[in-house]
Amino acid sequence: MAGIKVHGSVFSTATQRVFASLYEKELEYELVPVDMKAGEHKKEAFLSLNPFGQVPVLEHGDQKLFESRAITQYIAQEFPDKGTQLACPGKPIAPLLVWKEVEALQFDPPSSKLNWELVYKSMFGMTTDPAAVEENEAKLAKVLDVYEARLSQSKYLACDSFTLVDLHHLPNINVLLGTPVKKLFDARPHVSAWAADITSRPAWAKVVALLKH
Ligand SMILES: N[C@@H](CCC(=O)N[C@@H](CS)C(=O)NCC(=O)O)C(=O)O
Repeated sequence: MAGIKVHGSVFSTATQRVFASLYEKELEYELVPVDMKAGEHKKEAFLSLNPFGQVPVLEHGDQKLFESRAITQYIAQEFPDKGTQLACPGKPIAPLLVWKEVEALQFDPPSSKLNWELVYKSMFGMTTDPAAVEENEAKLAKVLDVYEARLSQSKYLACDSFTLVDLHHLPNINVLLGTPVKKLFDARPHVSAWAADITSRPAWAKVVALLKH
């Protein structure tokens, strides 16, 4: 046991990002469940771990980290010899840095909004806003056009190996593929093949299994 604790919820896409990196690295961890329905993430004990009151938080030795993408990068760098590399061995780091930002700043905003409108709102008894769906589908379609061009030249987004960049997409893609937004993936052969490839990884299957408990 590497002494890793993850404070979060299995239903949180940001927490799932961290689980995916831990499974890729074949690391054991302890899940400390945060009861978000009870607002535990806004209470003093949790705010002392993340003053922004959001999951996940990772504890490893003296380190306490928040922001899921910083956590996955920490895990990849702290355990370079375990499991999957999650980097581009022998290749320049520049494309990985660029596409990591693309996921966070271009792909994530419309994807998260679509997931909220099409899946999570109904869980809270709220109604989908069709105008928000239309607007964010159009935004996501433009991002996926760029991905289609990129993935016609490169097996994965950063290079020809599966990296943190691809991994960061998994939680949102997993939700989107269960909604009508799947059509945007199906319409783009390289994007569709890439999504099928990354969601079929054994490490990701372990994250999906957590959702079924
Ligand atoms: N940028 C943060 C986002 C974290 C985030 O939005 N977490 C959600 C759950 S997926 C949360 O805690 N929401 C509660 C809130 O914002 O009050 C990350 O990647 O860790």
